[in-house]
Amino acid sequence: MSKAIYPGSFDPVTFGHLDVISRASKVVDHLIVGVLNNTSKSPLFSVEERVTMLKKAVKSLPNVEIQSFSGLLVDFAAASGASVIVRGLRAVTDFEYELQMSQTNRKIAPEVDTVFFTTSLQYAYLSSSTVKEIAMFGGDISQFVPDFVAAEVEKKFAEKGE
Ligand code: COD
Repeated sequence: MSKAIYPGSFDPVTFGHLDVISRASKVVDHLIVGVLNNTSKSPLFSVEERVTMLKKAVKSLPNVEIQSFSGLLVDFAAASGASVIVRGLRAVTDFEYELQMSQTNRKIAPEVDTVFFTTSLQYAYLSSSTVKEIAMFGGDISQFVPDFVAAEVEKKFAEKGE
């Protein structure tokens, strides 16, 4: 059974992430979306909130599972029995970071390899950071994230008084 992990911050999940999840779920038997529980990055959403939003967003994909993880990605992959890491590539600016990360991961865990999905053109510009910035200044993010995610992002900024 082919098992892969698509790791990320997903703060919050966007249509760009969901496009990669949907495409990757068609080429592996089981896809685990790994949500990093990063204490250093001070994300907008808690890991529990990010997991809940992802679960709702992928509920029509039966072979996709959402889990949070801490520590090294390759340790999470080994514990999950996954031998493939899935990552997305938008532009050349992603490439350097992604290449370095995949080579580091392969150095520390040679049995785990990384595969890349190039972005669908309509999402090439899309990132969680730009979504948050647009929302922070009161812009409409409904074309970038599912409606229920847009509502959560707007609520978060309203709570923060921004
Ligand atoms: N189209 C296509 N792909 C996209 C799009 C889009 N519009 N938007 C984002 N993506 C891709 C990104 O390129 C990335 O591949 C993935 O989706 C997730 O993106 P993010 O931004 O949510 O996640 P990141 O990049 O912050 O995730 C970083 C990790 C959590 C994977 C990394 O920090 C990690 O593995 N941390 C654990 C510690 C570890 O093992 N460190 C050593 C690694 S060298």
